[in-house]
Amino acid sequence: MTLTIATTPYIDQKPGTSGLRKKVRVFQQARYAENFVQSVFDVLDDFAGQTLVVGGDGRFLNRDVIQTVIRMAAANGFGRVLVGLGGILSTPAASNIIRTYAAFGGLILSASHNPGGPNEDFGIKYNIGNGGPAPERITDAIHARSMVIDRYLTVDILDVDLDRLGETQVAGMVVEVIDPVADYAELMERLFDFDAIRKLIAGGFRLSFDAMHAVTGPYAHDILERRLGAPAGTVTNGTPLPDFGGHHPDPNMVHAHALFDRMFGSDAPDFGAASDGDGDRNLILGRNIFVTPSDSLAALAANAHLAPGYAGGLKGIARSMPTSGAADRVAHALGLPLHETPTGWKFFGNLLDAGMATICGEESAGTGSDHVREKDGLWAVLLWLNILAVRGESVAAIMAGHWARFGRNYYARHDYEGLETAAAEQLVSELRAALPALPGRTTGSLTVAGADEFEYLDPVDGSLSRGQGLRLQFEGGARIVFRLSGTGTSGATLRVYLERYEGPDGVLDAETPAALADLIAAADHLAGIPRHTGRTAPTVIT
Ligand code: VG1
Ligand code: CO
Repeated sequence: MTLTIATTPYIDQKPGTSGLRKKVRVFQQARYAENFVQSVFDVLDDFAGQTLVVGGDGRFLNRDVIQTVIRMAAANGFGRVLVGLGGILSTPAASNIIRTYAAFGGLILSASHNPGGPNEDFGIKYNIGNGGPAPERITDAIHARSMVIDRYLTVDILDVDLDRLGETQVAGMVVEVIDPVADYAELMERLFDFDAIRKLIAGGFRLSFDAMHAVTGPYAHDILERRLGAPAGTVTNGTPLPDFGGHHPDPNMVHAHALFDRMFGSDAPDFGAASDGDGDRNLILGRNIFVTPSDSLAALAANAHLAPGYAGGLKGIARSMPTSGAADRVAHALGLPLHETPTGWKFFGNLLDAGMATICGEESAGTGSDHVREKDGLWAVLLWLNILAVRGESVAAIMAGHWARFGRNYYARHDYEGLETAAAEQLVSELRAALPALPGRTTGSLTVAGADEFEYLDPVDGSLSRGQGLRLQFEGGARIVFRLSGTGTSGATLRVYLERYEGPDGVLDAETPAALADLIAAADHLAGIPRHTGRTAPTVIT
């Protein structure tokens, strides 16, 4: 029954920040997806008879690759595959399914916030039994295996009907098509005070959620409109489409501009939110206010105890290195440990498993907790709603109070997209070489106090991750971080993270671009951004 198909390696299957992401046409090459999936299975031990979870964000190729994975899982000896109805599983829901059903692991098919469609992006990510992204030890092994692979295993069967709930037998393995929303929604009901949120909404509080034609549509319809009683129309763009309606499902000022317009327009609702392609990011807005993801992390950590799931307090807070230090101030005030990890959710898994952190976040609109092992867009929305319901204040008032207590970390990320890879790498290597000489150097009003390249020693498993971003620290506490994106599919993207702290007695209501103007000039100057890239302005500011 099992077929052994000869193959030859593709040399470009190294997983990035979050799995393997490529153009759809790259995945459409003969045996490309098969090679990667088999490379994953080849580096895993002892999964015979075990359960594999499969699902994705509904983008172009999702259904095809799910069928491929089902055949290969059967041939490789899995006992059961759980797949979301219609092939749909948001990334946090997949993490929850893996944990709830004690699966061996899961394959999540997504390129997250990258656009979808025949000419756009696709991706595959392996998650381990704790529900979280595979750590580097495993992704490195997958890559090594992909470089020498010479065969994959499959079975010759018809496609499984993904649009009907229930079990079918596939070559000795059980495939169960499950409701993608129910388990996740029940988890949210255990964590948050749905009665309080329901009352808030019934009392006239207005909210708007933009699902961006991506995976959170069905989740948001069920949770916000059905379970919490928000009026129909609260969720916009709520049907997942293979090409996300031609948009980038990236919840930021550029790609979620319709929501920004609504929240800054006349008659704005009280609360606005959006999520990304695979449902793990969140964008939070109040009436006339955008809450930066770093600030949102800090505010959620400071107020989490108001939600039932976190009433006992937090064990610790973790943030990725380029995320602002706003959460550090909260951790300090609450007497909690603060962990600083490299970019990418895979680095939070060990801390969460070890009970060293409860809430984690990244500046890239990712926030989550120990309820799953992925960042979770709707979770952040619901925690905000729970806090708003308990405090009875507006988003703007909560943030003003937060800054008055902890001070404010003015923050922005400037992305330079579509750079020539060689030019971007040259910029980074020149800056790296210049780091030792930078301390003491003055540019404009700023003096460099320290300069280094971030590396992370995992306190749980002792693994060391090098080369995780170049950091310039300035006297007075301002900071610039430079790193290259590990999720793009063409050219290179330079990310420049800018941050300046203003204490509780300082200016707390400045406009961010003005507050960061000196730092922006320093970044251009110290890294030679125009010289290396030919660009005088970023492509996207978040
Ligand atoms: C980006 C973000 C990072 C995030 C990653 C995956 O990575 O910066 O914080 O974890 O995307 O998020 P990079 O390497 O491009 O900077 V998602 O929602 O795309 O799975
Ligand atoms: Co995502």
